[in-house]
Amino acid sequence: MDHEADAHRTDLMTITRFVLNEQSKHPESRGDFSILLSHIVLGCKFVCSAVNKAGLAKLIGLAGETNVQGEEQKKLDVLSNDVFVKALISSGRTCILVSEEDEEAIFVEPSKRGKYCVVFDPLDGSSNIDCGVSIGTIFGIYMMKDSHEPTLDDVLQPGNNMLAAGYCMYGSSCTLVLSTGSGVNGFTLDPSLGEFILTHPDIKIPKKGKIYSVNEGNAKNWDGPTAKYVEKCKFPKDGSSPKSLRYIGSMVADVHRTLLYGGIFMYPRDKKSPNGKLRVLYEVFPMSFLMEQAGGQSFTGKQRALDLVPKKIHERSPIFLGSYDDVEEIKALFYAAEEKKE
Ligand code: AFP
Repeated sequence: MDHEADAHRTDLMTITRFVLNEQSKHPESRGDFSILLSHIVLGCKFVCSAVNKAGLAKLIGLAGETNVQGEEQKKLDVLSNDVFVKALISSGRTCILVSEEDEEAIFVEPSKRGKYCVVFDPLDGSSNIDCGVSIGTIFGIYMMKDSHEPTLDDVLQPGNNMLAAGYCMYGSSCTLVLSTGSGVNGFTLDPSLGEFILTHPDIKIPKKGKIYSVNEGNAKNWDGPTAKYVEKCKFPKDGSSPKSLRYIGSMVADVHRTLLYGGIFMYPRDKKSPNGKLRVLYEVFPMSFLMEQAGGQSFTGKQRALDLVPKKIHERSPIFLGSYDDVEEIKALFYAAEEKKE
């Protein structure tokens, strides 16, 4: 009998245990961050269960409202937003919340206030709900700048100031990927235990990948460097094999694949959307934070994504993220185009 393997199977590293272990490395910590994370985890479990039951419960369908971006809201979006807002406020550890679904930032009432700001997209990829494709929640956590009255400046900080970021993917399994600033770890929900178990410790993205991921339907409106890069992926001139194209259209799923298999995910600007589509605070920043923590890079077409300083809570930015070498290649094309202009 393989006792060592048995011990391994019975010694489960739950996300709670993992976060408490991390906390114990900071003796000054009062556990506020762990409490906040446990409320985020609860929100993810709830949404996972709702997503799994959606078809049966007839939760799928339009709720008859439109969100800030003028998109039709699905019932699951509304539900997920409610769940996260309530879970975050009841943690007693938050002061400002920015959600993709709410036009204005939510300032938590003083009696329930804590020192953290949370930016999140409660259910990203909602146009994929009806066909059962993976969707997810994305979140980032900031600390208030000083312990003064909270203002929007507390959330309009560069992504580099984030303390933690993560996503939860509701797919063939429910996977939560988290970074608290020292590497990236992935946890899979064991439905029988109702616990997220560490299944992907210390995720490192391959240095170079074989996949590119972009909505090629927008190609006619792309700028020069993006078009050149995709051309290189398809018709490499250095004797290497062409890259494969994979595009789900659900950022969490596309980024998750990129993180595990390597390659590049892009949502560039184009003539119709000069700032691209994806939102800085709760899509670009958390995913860029995770990519860098896993050894990859993230670039806007002009600069390192995490150095952006957003001026508005729902601001958008073009994004190119993934394996270090692949992003390096597209950076070179953008810099060369910039030099040509000067
Ligand atoms: P939806 O929430 O409307 O499905 O948008 C998803 C998303 O914000 C992101 O998850 C995808 O990466 C991106 O949009 C896909 O956009 P395109 O449909 O324009 O390719």
